[in-house]
Amino acid sequence: MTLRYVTTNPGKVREAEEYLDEVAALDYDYPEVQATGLGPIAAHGAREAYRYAGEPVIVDDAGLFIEALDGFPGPYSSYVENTLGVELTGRVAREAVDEDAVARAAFRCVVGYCDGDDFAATPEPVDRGERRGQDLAADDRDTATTDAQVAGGDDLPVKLFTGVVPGRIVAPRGDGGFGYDPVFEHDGTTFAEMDAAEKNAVSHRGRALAKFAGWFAER
Ligand code: ITT
Repeated sequence: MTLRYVTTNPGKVREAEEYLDEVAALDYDYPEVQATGLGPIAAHGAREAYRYAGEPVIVDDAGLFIEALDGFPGPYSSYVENTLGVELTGRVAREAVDEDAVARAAFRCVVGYCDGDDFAATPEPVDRGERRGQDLAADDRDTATTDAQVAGGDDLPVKLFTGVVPGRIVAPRGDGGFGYDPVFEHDGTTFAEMDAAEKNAVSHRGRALAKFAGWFAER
């Protein structure tokens, strides 16, 4: 059975192909819930994508979290890219810190996997939909949801894998990658100056996908 990477973003699929031999893109714009954490968005998206595809799926929800802006744009990164734009968002971030200070930021990514079956909660969280209506702000952290917390949920189980990469916001450089890559520098190089393999080796998505690939290979 093929694994489908459900996304409207071809840049994500290019990166995923580095990790997963048997992944095929499925271009479907699944309905996204509005939440302040990436975990619930990825979990909801994975269920929607699985119901649509009818075979095993992964989705990922990613965002840029700028420290001086209190984590903005975070889960709203897509909206902000389409409205403010990458360059202006970068400029706002750099102006929010003192002249000599570094505009620190992090990219975060949560990969959600759903195949209709159940799985154990550890080492990474499982979302069974039981958190709807609760405060969803802080539940996309790396900490595993405990079995006690997930018991009683009645929705399709989704396995979540988180990846984070620290960096700084700089004036745009490079023309590779996509989205905010030109303004995100990690160890002196922007993501847009890296090729897909170099970006994957350190990126939020690469880290989340590496965890997923290890777990999936055992499954
Ligand atoms: P799908 O939801 O269809 O997968 P999307 O591009 O809307 O595609 P996200 O909601 O996860 O995906 O992305 C949120 C925003 O963050 C969006 O503006 C992306 O361009 C940006 N983004 C995500 N991953 C990125 C990365 O690795 N490098 C740069 N920008 C990224």
